[in-house]
Amino acid sequence: MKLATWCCLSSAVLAAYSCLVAANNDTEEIKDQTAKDACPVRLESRGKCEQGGECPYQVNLPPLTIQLPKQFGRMEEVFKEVQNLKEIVSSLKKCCQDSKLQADDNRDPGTGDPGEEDDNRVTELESEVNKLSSDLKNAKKEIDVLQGRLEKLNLVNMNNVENYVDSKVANLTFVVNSLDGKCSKCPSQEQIQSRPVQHLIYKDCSEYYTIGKRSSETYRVTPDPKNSSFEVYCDMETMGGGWTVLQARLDGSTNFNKTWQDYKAGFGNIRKEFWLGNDKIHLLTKSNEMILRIDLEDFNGVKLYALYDEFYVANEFLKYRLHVGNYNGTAGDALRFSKHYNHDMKFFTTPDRDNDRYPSGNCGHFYSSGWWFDACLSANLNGKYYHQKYRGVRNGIFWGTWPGMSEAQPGGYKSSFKKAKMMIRPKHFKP
Ligand SMILES: [Ca+2]
Repeated sequence: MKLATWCCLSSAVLAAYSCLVAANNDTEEIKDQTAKDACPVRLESRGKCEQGGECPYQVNLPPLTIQLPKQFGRMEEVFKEVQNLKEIVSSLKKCCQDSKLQADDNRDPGTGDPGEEDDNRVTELESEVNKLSSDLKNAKKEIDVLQGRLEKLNLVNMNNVENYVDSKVANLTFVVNSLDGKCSKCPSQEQIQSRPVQHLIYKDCSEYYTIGKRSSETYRVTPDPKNSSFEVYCDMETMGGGWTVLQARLDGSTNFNKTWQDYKAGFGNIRKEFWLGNDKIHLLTKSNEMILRIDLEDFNGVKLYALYDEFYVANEFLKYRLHVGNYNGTAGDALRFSKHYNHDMKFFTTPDRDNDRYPSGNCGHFYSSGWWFDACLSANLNGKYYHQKYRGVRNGIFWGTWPGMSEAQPGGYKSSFKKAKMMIRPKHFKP
């Protein structure tokens, strides 16, 4: 800014000087009136020259007006800012001085020996802090290691412990059976053959069938000796009999819109409509390789079935995950309908417990039932019981491969089932 101003001033002076030179040349005789008007600076001789040619001269300068740039006004602001900065710097300086004084004060306790004692205390504290910090680090490492081990144990142990206990029980059974042959007064071979097979416990309906039970009834089974026994309904007629029934629908007398706890424990009337219970289904399927049979009957009296050569329901820890494999039958493989609708290896979901593969909602809530929902279903035997065709949400009993079942128009009538039944039997059972 200052430099610019100086330039303006100097150029004005230069201009004046050049006018002055021009005026000097024409001192005696000013011919060009225009030039005279154009240059307001006048140099004139005053009075008589002294001896030696020293003449008095006079320069007339008109009042000088300099146009300053508009930004010139901001100079004031800049000055103010500089002033403020100065104040800030000086206050910071003071702060620094204060801090320094305080630091000095701290170092100087005022009483007793200055410095040394506190320095020692600080060193002591520092080493204590360092020790604590390294202790913390060690503890964190230990926690990490323990956490890793715990996670492994969680995954491995549940199954391992169960398998271990199972194998122990199997060993004991074998020992008890083999002791039979070592009794001092062995019964004759004939006696053994004529005597009915004595079971202390019956794991499922097939074992009742084996000992000669032929009426479809309720029986008490103990699939796992570590767990208590419970009542089941046995189908002793269908396809050779020996079936343990897990689920039945026939008249809509039982509501299947139930909670996780209900599905866990089972509900309904096992002589009519019911869900046996996920814990029981798990125990039944883990003690033996099981096959699943599903029987369906529509309101036109059409009866079809689906048979799965592999059927397993995991424990609650694994959210009762379903496994079905090797389909056979007439109703179609609706449980493994397609790549996008597949109930195999899916967790159990209830209206109050979302374990399904549908990200923006709960299939159990939407379809009013507990089931191994995917996102959401190609089959659901726990849907609402409709006594005839229905409209709206497809929340009825559903089997996607049923003839004509999936062809219903959106908003049109949907068909349901009159009867549905799920039952299991050991894979190697021979009726
Ligand atoms: Ca969901």
